[in-house]
Amino acid sequence: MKQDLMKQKSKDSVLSKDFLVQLYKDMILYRRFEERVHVAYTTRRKFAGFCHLHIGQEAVAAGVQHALRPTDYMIGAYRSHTQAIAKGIEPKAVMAELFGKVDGCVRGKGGSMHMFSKEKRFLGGHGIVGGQVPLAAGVGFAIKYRGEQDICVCYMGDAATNQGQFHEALNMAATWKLPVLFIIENNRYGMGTDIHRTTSVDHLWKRALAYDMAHSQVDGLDVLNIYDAVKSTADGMRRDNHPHLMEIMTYRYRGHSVSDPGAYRTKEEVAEYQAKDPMNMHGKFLVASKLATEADLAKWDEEAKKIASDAEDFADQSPPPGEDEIWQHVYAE
Ligand SMILES: Cc1ncc(C[n+]2csc(CCOP(=O)(O)OP(=O)(O)O)c2C)c(N)n1
Ligand SMILES: [Mg+2]
Repeated sequence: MKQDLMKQKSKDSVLSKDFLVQLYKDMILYRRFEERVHVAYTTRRKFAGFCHLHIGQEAVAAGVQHALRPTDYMIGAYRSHTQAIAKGIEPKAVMAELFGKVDGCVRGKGGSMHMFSKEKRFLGGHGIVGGQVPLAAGVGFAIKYRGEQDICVCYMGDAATNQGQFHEALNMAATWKLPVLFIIENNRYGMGTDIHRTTSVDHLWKRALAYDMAHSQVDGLDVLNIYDAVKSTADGMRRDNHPHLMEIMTYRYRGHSVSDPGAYRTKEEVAEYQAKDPMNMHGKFLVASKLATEADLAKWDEEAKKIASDAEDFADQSPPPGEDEIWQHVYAE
């Protein structure tokens, strides 16, 4: 097992120790942050509305982000707390946004599904399934029109690929050669429906064939794999200015939203994936390669918990937005 792990990662030996450790620190921060959010929502009742956690899928947020440049754009769906943190929005500002407080990244007016930062080029957080996909094509158009070298990463879930606007946007992106990396986080389920009950397509990357678009499928249970795939894809896209559809195979451990009892899948299936938890696997890899000790992993875990609890304290103390906020940020100035 250990040997397999080493063999699997040996191709990445050029990556620095600091980088490999940082990937672990990022994943554990995302996990502890979301666990804190769960308690804040269920036990402390700090906010209402929908709340979708990214627990189990953290390797995607970490692997993708490290392969990008800070100036690249990102846009996502409603399961985007960790994507927002990965893109550079402070955990405190994400937590305050969840709590509807004025120090939130959208001044408490967006909430869980609408994280946003113009400065960090994180363009939401969108609650309409597939709604972000045509917006991403628009961002890609703007990049190309301005002659920039950036790309736009557009995250979506597997079920979003059944939406009409997904197809229209892919058609346009392929026709106009827009620099958009469409990433499907295939966690196998929509709200509670197995993806194979809603499409006859066995692999979602095949959606790209209809538009003659570059495509790939990536094992999302290995953070280095994700990093490698996105890095080489993004490099190619910058060089040749074209879109790409990437299907990343992943799995969520919690319900679709916090209130989902998850009756549509077995406990055994969830346990099977948890046994292959990408965060734990990467931790084991660090220890096996003598890049870290078990004590280091425990220390980074404590650090992550502290960042998450500090974010919660900050959000608790931040005031709600004043009435005058209603009139601000409605239209672009
Ligand atoms: C247009 C539209 N239809 C239906 C919904 C209700 N809805 C919210 S999430 C969801 C499932 C989406 O699943 P997927 O795209 O796989 O993303 P995941 O939740 O697995 O990350 C549905 C049907 C919605 N928000 N928007
Ligand atoms: Mg899904």
